[in-house]
Amino acid sequence: MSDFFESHVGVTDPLIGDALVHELNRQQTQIELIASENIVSRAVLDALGHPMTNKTLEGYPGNRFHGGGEFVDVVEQAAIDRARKLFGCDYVNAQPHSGTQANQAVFFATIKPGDRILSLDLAAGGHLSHGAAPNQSGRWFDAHHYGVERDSGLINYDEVARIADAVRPALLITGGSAYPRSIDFARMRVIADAVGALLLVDMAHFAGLVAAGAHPSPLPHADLVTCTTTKTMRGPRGGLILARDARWAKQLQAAIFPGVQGSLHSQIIAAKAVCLGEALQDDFKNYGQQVVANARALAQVLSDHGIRLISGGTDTHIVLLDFSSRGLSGQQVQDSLARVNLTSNKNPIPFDSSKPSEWAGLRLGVAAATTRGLGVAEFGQLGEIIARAIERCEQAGDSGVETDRMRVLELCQKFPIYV
Ligand code: DSN
Repeated sequence: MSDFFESHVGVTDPLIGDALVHELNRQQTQIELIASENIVSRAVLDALGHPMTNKTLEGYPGNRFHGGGEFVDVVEQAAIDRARKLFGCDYVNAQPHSGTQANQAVFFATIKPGDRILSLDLAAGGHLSHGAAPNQSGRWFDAHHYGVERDSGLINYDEVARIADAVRPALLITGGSAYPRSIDFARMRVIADAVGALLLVDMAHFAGLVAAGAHPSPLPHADLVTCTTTKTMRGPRGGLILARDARWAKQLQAAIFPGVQGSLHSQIIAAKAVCLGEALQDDFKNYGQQVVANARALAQVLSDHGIRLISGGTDTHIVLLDFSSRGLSGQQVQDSLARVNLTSNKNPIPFDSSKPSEWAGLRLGVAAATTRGLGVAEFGQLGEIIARAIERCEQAGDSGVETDRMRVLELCQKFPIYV
């Protein structure tokens, strides 16, 4: 045990140590285009790797079940205060271990098993935890869904109102993982009110854009808002529950602990506080604006190459490509992008009922590469490289792979991370 407190993982456990080294190298030499990912600051990593991880606590700041919580109280209170200021809301719970657990806690606090919920369909860009059949939420609640229009790829609010009137949900949910456009939260509020439903907005993907003022905020309209601190928030893995007022505070506090979680992840809450502090800086506003500008630039180049974009473009960090008319699967294009060191994910497109291996979509997100420093010019270059990778899929050829891979590596060297 003599080196227990000193030796690093590379020495004590080479299998894991090597995997960590290779993962860092992978991130440094590939451009990350998965929309749910980002690249955290060294300060966030400091918090994540801190011995605060040793601390077990249940309860909330100033009211814990275990002793020794005075410094975790400081970081949790800071996370709460910073999120309140950032999003302009009264209620914050900083403990959810993930966005899904934030949603579970909202359900636990506000509705009962068997109640009706109405949310954006998974294939139309919704999220598993919003009542998808294989998820607990789909088993425990009577889940109904609205979709998007086949031609425009947009939510038709008249149709949502019609379905809500027929279903009479207890909870109307909007937001998700692959809807590239901003959502009309005011209209959703009207629809929820007309049927006596609560309105939950899951802003997991675009929370950072809201924080930066680059996207409308759901806070003035929703009863409850959930998000993750990853993705556009550029922080650690974890979730937040927010509400503009404290109406549901008592139920939400109890829903997280002891409702759906036990002890909190102290070091992650410290990292959330750091990321929320970063998001309050002016630099983060520039970052959010740049994300939206970069996504639009990427969408434009791909569209100019005749690639169909769901909804025709983007208001967020997400660009969703549709290959259904080209006879390609998202998996084929994902693999083709991987050959030039671009990381992406296959995705269903609206009305896609195929197996994941046959999904006709690919989701791209610009948040991580924007953090590296890539701007509109570089996203123009990436758009050309992506268009060529798609053409290679259609021609089943290799021409230009190595040249494009070198171009991506040059971008990685020009915009390095963790050096
Ligand atoms: N929902 C998954 C995604 O968007 O990739 C994880 O956050």
